[in-house]
Amino acid sequence: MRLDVDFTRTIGEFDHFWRSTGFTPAKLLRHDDMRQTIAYLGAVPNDGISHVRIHFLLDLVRIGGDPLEGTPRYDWSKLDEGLDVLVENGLRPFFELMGNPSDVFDDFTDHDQLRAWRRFVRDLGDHLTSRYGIDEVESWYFESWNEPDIGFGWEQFAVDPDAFCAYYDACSAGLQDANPTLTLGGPGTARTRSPLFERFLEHCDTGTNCLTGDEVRLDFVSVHEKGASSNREDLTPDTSGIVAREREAIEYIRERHPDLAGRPFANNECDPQTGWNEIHTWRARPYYAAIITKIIDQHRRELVDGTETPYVLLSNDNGFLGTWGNRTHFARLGEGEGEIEIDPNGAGTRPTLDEFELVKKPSYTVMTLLSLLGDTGLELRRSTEEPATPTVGGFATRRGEKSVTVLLYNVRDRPATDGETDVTLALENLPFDDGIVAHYRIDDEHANPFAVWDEAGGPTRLSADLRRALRASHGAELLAEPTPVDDDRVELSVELPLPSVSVVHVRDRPGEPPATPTGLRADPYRGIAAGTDVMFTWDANPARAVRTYEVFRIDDGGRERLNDRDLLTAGYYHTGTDSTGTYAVRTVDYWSRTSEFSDPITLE
Ligand code: 8U8
Repeated sequence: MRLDVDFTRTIGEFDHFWRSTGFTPAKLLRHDDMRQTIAYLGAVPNDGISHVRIHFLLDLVRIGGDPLEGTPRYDWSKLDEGLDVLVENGLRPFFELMGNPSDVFDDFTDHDQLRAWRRFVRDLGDHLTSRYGIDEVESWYFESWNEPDIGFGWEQFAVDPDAFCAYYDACSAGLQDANPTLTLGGPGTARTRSPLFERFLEHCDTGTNCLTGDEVRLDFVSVHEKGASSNREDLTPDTSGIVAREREAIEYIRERHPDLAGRPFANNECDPQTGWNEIHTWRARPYYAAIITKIIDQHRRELVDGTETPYVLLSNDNGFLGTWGNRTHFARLGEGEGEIEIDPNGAGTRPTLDEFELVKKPSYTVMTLLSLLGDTGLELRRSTEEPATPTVGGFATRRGEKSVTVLLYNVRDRPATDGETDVTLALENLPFDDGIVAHYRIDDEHANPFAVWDEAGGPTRLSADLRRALRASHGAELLAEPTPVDDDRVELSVELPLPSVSVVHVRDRPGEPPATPTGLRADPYRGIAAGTDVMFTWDANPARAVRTYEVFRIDDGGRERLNDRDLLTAGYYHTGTDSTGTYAVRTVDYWSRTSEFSDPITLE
């Protein structure tokens, strides 16, 4: 199979609309394993993950005084603590107005309660803007309750869609009172065109806000569509069904509520399969990364490029804590792993662990590789003579005159597949003659730590050797040493296993050596090796000519690079026999040029 990319044949803006994840419940933000997870999510370079959608954030607020009489007294401290974890790591909440502070509320048809909720949301908005600044909070999304149509955590909404509309009005009025520039949408429904979804849109189109009498505002429409239901043995996701059902919702709006047709649209739980806490081993493997890219590609072709409805966000809901087979970015290995608690809201929670190690699954690594893509789409043309290979797809992009990046995937809507397709990838009319080709790969042999763990017999207790081997196999991996390009065209022969993801990143040599990392931070953790672990994070953007970051420990005798493996993410987890000392980070580009060292950090 032959694929051609011509640098001059652009097809418009290429928006990275997938840069999001989510998890539940919010109270996990106070635990070490979730905090480390968030640090890793923020460490994806180039803002490769920008938003994190979290249920039950408002359960972190305490209300005293008499809120129903208009005299509430707030304790925001736990909410602040949780949101700080995100903001410190450069992430923004996708803020569901969801939860029941101090169990004050029980009926959203009651006007006193609706007035109290409006006031609460106003006070929340005021608090957030004073703590984080209006520019920051304007970059967040606010959303109504999660999956109200199935009564997720609030049964009343499932039986009485009007109660949900009234609740939405109170959210909208309160947020408006705080600051009219904040973004609010919904309804984040679980089921395609559920009665609540239809009632809500009618309310937004033709109703009035029950508290203000104004028109109902709606800044975006959100739905949840997934590829397969839960309680299935294994996955046969209907990936094209996801897009088809979203389109059904979009067309419903266009036909029945044309005034709302231009509203931005999001599928903010777009997972291959429902049931985050069920175990499916494919979620540990390259297959998961490949199916994520395929679903993104289907959205790009069918719902993003050239359509009137702005498609603003596709979020995998895979920010949870769990093990290899859970719907997560990391396998959290450690002592005490075991039972799954299911809380009454249907939101599964795994117990947090004090001693753990997070291993990067391909589902995390693919977010890093996706972040290398450009901001302008290019045609990716298949030569017409040969029959199509239906499992192969991808997208071609460029960024300014500096880079061409092509992502190719090979995957079917079934995890149990193998095979290989040979692709000839030809890149034409490159506007530079001193470039380099870096080819990253996720497949059975690359960026696949599960294979290492499985080969070792799948132990619960990790030996020091196995931990080293897992760290040596996780994260972005080059397929081969980068090769120079000194012509305006390059042709690559790519053997693309089924399943796999390849990212071919062709970069012009920058005039300058790479930028020095700033904002180095060190957070100690009680890791498996007892008391000596440190998570280093730094600010890395942009990172599109970066071969690796290097984390050094520096002492009088010299310096030692700590990360054996090259590192594209701005976070590194270190275990040593003694973590005291002075550390600094620098950047190395594809031409082996190094930045200055960052400001050092000393651990006592
Ligand atoms: C029973 C059920 C049916 C359905 O269509 O969607 C559901 C979604 C159902 C039960 C829970 C449910 O929760 C969402 O999906 C979860 C999941 O594991 O896929 C989680 O990702 C979400 O937190 C939750 O909003």
